[in-house]
Amino acid sequence: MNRKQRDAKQEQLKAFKNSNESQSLSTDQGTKLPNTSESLTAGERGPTLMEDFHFREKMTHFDHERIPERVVHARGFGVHGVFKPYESLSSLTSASFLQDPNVETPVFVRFSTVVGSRGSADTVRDVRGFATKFFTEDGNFDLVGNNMPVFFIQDAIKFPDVVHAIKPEPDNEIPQASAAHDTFWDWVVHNQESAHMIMWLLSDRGIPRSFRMMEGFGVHSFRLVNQQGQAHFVKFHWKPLLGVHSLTWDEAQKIAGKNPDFHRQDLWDAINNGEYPEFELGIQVIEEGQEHQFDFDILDPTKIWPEEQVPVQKVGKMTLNRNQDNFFAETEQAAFHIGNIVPGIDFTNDPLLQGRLFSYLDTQLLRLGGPNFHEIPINRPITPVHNNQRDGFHRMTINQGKVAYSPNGIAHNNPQPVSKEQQGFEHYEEKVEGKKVRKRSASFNDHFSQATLFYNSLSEHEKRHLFKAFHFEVGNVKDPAIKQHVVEMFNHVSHELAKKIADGVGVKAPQPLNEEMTQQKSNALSQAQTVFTPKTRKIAILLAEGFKSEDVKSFMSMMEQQGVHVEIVNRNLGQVKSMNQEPIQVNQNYSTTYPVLYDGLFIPGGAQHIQELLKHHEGKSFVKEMFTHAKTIGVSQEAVDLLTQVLPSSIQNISPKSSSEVFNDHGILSTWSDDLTRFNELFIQALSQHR
Ligand code: HDE
Repeated sequence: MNRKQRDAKQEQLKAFKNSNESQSLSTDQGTKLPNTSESLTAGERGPTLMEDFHFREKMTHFDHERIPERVVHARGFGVHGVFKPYESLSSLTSASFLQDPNVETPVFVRFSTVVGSRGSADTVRDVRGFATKFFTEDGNFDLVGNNMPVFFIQDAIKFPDVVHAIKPEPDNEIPQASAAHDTFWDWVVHNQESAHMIMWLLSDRGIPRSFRMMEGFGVHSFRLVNQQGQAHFVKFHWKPLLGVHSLTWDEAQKIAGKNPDFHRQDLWDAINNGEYPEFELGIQVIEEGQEHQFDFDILDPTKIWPEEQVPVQKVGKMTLNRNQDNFFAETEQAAFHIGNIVPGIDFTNDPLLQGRLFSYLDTQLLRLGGPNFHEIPINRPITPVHNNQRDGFHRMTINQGKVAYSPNGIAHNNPQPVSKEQQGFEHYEEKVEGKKVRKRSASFNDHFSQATLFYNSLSEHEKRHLFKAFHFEVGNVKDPAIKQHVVEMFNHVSHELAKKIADGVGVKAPQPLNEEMTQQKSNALSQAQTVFTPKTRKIAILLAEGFKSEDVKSFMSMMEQQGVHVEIVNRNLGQVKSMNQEPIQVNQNYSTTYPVLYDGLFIPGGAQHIQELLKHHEGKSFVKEMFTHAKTIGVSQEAVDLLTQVLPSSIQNISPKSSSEVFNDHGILSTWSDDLTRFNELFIQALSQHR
């Protein structure tokens, strides 16, 4: 196989894999063992002996199993995949992985939340990390991004402050994985550059439906540099092929209790099912000479480059197609660093990016215990590593020869420095001059225009969710003065928004400001404009004894065709029988699952089964809960009666017994027809609308 066909990273990892299949038990030194369940004691009821080397080795290893969790992004989940460009980008960059549409580059992606500790829930309101390690032919390139395109601060020196403010408060370590507390909002009102990011965080983007259904952003302006040394400014985007979708807040909170692993489970299952998540790589490009032609500073990480002004070009696709073998070895030991860069890509003077270049290497030294973490299998580049760096804790490489310095004569000056023509990394020769100052450029001073642009771009329902998010987050702040300051701050974003916040959190409504606010919108900022598809959605079929099996069969076959997953939910696990005694395997009972874990619900006909469902509180509340979260609900035949009994009378458009049509009331589908063909089609349509 040539380089283009094989996955060099997977081959490299193979050498480190270890399976216990058909193997004998041994100590870490390879001594075979007959027993690992009894300590060596002096007499059967006597004390344990110091001599028990196996006990001591086993226990010592266990005592040292934990490493420090990441100071931010502690909770994450990694997957392997591949990236391919659509065509050569040689006019913009010499980066090897962006040259040839036939070359697949292996990647490892770690998705994460930011604030919570390693054991916190997946569905909290937070920024999501989206870090990609490309194992390229010129070394590792790490694109360490988030699911929001801007950041809280403009200068990295403030990062410890914002993180201290948002993390649990230090006296009692409350609240876990949440921004809804005094120190965070106190920080916000004293750092008004955060306004734009707060809008993203409190929008639906803060509670994604899945890691597979969120965008990724490199946030900073980077540079692409071509073989001739010409540079362009660039922003990187990841666009999910399944569209950008979110949970609702109530749902997210319930899921956090019912299945705190909701997002990692979803990703793990999708990959195991062969439903590989796909993301297109997008770039926005600005010519060097146009740097100052915008009404924002392109180096300011609290600003987007609106897609209407600078379109996103899709230049390649990443497919996530392989689950990790071992969470600790891969996800936990993965060490990302934006300084892992390859020829053809370079940095800019974005002050946030500049500071990150220090922090990531520094943090790994503590977390992974020394400077040799690049030798951990998941972090190794697929290209050879040769330099005179030596020794340190846990060194794996056995460097040969006497020479560990450069330049040298004894070893003919090996390893040899390489030129740019041989793809040696050379920094872009940007001209820099200025006085040494601690001062931010005045071009970074506009903190509100793009927050307003974001607000204007939201659909009505997205705005309603945003108001509620403010009511929750700021409502949990105890100090009334902070709440009042929040209202005043967001009055610079939108007077309407500020009034809504004031109403919800019980402080004085603000006066309208005499400020001109932008009326502009950007479609790309609203999730209402995203891709809609039923693929990989999850449906519950609620059953009791005596259901109509034809309905279930017809429904299930349509769902399978459309790539939708179904689970049979019944009061008890085991099997449940249809009216003609056909058994069907149950996947979940009311204790093992919960309505918010599904995107939709189907209940088939069958008089006995409906009577049975109506007898139990759990069945009825299952339906009500699905309704509360505006999920797609489909009922056929007698199940229509169940719906009219369980749901409020505000649902008007429900199929009468006299009709064989399919009725649709905002995604609630009902029919008395025997033939479910049309019903199934409409169910799929409604499901793909997300809610
Ligand atoms: Fe990070 N960030 N960050 N960050 N970040 C870390 O590095 C830091 C920022 C991001 O899955 C840490 O290995 C500073 C922006 C992701 O392992 C640490 C600043 C963006 C991850 C660190 C920022 C990110 C991290 C903690 C302000 C989006 C998880 C553990 C200048 C573009 C990577 C670690 C993974 C992790 C520092 C701001 C994304 C401490 C100083 C902006 C996805 O080094």
